[in-house]
Amino acid sequence: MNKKSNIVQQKNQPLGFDLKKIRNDFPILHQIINGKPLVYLDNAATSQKPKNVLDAIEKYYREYNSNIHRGVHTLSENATEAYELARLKVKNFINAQSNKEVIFVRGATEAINLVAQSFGRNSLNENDEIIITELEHHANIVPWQLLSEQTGATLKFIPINDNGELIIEEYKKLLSKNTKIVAVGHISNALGTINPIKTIINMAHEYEAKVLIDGAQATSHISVDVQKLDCDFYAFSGHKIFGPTGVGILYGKEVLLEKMPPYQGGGDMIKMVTMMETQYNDLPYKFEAGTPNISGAIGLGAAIDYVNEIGLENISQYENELLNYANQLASEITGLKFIGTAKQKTSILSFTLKGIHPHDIGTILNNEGIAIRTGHHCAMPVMEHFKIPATSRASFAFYNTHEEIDVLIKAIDKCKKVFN
Ligand code: 7TS
Repeated sequence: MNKKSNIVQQKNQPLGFDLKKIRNDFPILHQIINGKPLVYLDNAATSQKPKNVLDAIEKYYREYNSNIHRGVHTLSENATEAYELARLKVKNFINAQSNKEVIFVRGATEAINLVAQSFGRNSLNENDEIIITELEHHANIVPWQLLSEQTGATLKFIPINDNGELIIEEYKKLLSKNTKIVAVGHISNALGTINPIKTIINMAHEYEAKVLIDGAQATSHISVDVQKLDCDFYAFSGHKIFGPTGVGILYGKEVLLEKMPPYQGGGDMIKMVTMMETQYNDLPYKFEAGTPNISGAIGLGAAIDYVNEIGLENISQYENELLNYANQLASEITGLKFIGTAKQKTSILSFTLKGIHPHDIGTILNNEGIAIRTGHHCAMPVMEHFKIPATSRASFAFYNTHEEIDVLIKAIDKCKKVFN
């Protein structure tokens, strides 16, 4: 069978879900941008929101907007119940052992900073070492650099090979009894590499180091079971999993969270305050100072319902098929270089086009109604590895279609024509 007929066959494979119905659940997808139907391929930056998420947020503000954990009035009780139900949905979604292990934060960035400052700053000293990787988003680099400055601990990184895969033999060499924290992304936002985090976690635990997984790019594509992984911390953002911005999750093992001091002080994280001292609240409230993003949490709960309904197995399978299809078509474009060719990969097509700056590609694609991201993707060390300033990145979600990829490929071809 030749390549073309292979592609057609993929296009016609039955899906585990009704794509047309799903697309109808996302009102934003149905609009004209620059005279063309929107093709949204910037899902790694942020994902779009289904109607049930929009409805849940609106219902909260229309019907029971109220502060939580304090009022005895009905609206406050309803808001508290909905907020805590969202926590339970997250707990089940990642299979945490208890609700106490699920902390609402602003996003993956805040979750990582919380661990660096509350766990790291109080337990590391100048003899200790932190291991991150060359693949990380800046959100999983800078907090550790700050911690290293504050404590004197040494920051080391696992290098990648030219496919964009972590070199596990090098990781093995970095680990020692001085390693206290290993912080690794589950999936690379710049390249789509799925890291072997189970292996990484097991290896760190042999040295009793704690492991934080940055799951910002993972939870919308593959299922996560924090107990099976045995990670110590897991961070992700609501907006990348079809929920609202400004809300995210820090999962932490209860034994660790219990020992950690609060990250911020304020209302709701206390049991008792005198002018001299404060008794902190129990988990998870100890880490949720101030009025939280109530509508955000409720919206995130609705997003999780939505993802569960489709099923992450179905999502993964379909997205892998979309990526294969895009890869096959893109590989026929002369001058296109794939950046990131890991064996284990998902949902991201990062590339350069000979002689054309990624920003120009982004602009031409935008004229065709196509949204991609161009730049360093907040992963400058990855760009440095490949000795390039930037890539063009198309990132897929389950609501994208083969036809949209056809439009993308045609537009990339157009870029070549414009510039040659
Ligand atoms: N970690 C990874 C792996 C990410 O991809 C991102 C955001 C973050 C952390 C930070 O998430 P936040 O929600 O706290 O901002 N990544 C991207 C991106 O690839 N394009 O825009 C944001």
